[in-house]
Amino acid sequence: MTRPEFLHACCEVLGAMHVLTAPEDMAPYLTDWRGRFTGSAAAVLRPADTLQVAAVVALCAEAKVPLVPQGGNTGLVLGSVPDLAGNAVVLSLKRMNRIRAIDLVNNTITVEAGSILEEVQNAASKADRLFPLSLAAEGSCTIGGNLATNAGGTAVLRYGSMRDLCLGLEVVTADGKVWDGLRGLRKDNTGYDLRNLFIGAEGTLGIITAAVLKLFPQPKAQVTALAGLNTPQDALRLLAMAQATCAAGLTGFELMSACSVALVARHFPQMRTGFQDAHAQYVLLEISDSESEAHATAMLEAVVEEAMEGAVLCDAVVASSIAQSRALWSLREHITLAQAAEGKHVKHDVSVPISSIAEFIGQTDALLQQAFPGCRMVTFGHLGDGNLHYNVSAPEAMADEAFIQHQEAINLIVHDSAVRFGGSISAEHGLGMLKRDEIRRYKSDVEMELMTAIKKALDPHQLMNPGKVL
Ligand code: FAD
Ligand code: 2HG
Ligand code: ZN
Repeated sequence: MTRPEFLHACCEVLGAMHVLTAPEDMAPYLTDWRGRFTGSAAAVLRPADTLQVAAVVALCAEAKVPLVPQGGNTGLVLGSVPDLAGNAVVLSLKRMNRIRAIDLVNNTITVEAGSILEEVQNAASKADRLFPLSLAAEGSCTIGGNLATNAGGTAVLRYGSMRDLCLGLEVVTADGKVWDGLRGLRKDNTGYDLRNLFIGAEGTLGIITAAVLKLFPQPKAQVTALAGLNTPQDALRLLAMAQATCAAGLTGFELMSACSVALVARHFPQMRTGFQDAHAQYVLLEISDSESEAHATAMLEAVVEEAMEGAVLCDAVVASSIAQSRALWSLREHITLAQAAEGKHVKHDVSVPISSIAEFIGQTDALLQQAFPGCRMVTFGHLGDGNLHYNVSAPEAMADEAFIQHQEAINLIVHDSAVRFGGSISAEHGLGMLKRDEIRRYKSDVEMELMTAIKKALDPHQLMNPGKVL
């Protein structure tokens, strides 16, 4: 099949208006969220339902056209954009945004892959349920992208990551067949776990078209506090105290370095901690409670008091209104935007055992300062999960363009250090194109062979998001 014949066949399936080929129409789908890479594509295809996805994937298989699935294009590892070859198509799932069903007894919601995360949260909330995945890109990322990257976010501590929140999937396989695995079962031991193969595969094994997700009871109250501390060790002590007092009620525990908070204040001056003095570290804590706001506040105040008495904290504020709580979360959620506004920087998304976090930060900060004196440590993230966004910005006196020329050397220092502590070089963002080559340094030959065998079995012609992950 020639390219014009292929595109003509796509138009027959989708309607010509959903086969974009003009450069200005394709442009928003070709550049990644950080503006670090612009790929090239033969077309952008916008199917409306699962059967249309299956039909165009079958056409791709026949014409040997590579295919890049895309949701909200908010991924941070160059997974959702095509390479420079120009022969791939981008398959945008965004028109597939229906909520198919809510089962209040089974506590599940069935949604299409292009549904925006925030809309799914809202649909759950309207039904007096909670869908707990929460991240700063929730207004534009999609459930398909969340599943394909096994997204984490700020509530993993209590509810787990996307893998833990998904009970069933509908997937279009590389040869264009539909696998209907939309089972809302909490127990199902009938052979290999296909669902978990597709979750976290970053679109390299098949196209996720719909999912059955878990819902939870809405908490009666959520209370937030911000604490100022001296060291990451103190943050770990605070975590232990909060877990001992609040147990499963602790739903968020986020670390922010002074540098992260200062960047937000510089680019979003209305967002401030409210503390008189600056502190070296900050922790944002959230408690969700099934009793009452008074009960939640009392628990959080007890944690703060104990930590103050033990000299674990320098200062703390417990939010006294929903608006104040939102403002504290907003500060945390604006770090990514503030660091992007500041200039180009080097991102890391590492995890280490929670017990090693303080030592990891101490040792790695020292190694980086030795190699790049004055580089700014925009370290923040999901401390309660052992997951740090250990991002590095250029020293004030250095141009960011010059600094990012050292990206490889910086990555090597940070990733070697994480792995020395038994950690991972990608906790929640995935590998995409960005970390595809680097992962070979850290995975054993056996792991790489098993991953390659799975890829060959499910995508023998290497058409599903080629060049990503492997
Ligand atoms: P895209 O970016 O479109 O795609 C991501 C990957 O999934 C690509 O490899 C793509 O090919 C594949 N894919 C997309 N849809 C499908 C599908 N239907 N079937 C198969 N493959 C598919 N991530 C976190 O984990 N935690 C965070 O806290 C977090 N915070 C963020 C904050 C900001 C400001 C930004 C910009 C990003 C953040 N991210 C975070 C990263 C990103 O938002 C998440 O990874 C999100 O899950 C991606 O969803 P998306 O719909 O935008 O996917
Ligand atoms: C977050 O936790 C995201 O806010 C983005 O995972 C992290 O900007 C980053 O590096
Ligand atoms: Zn994160």
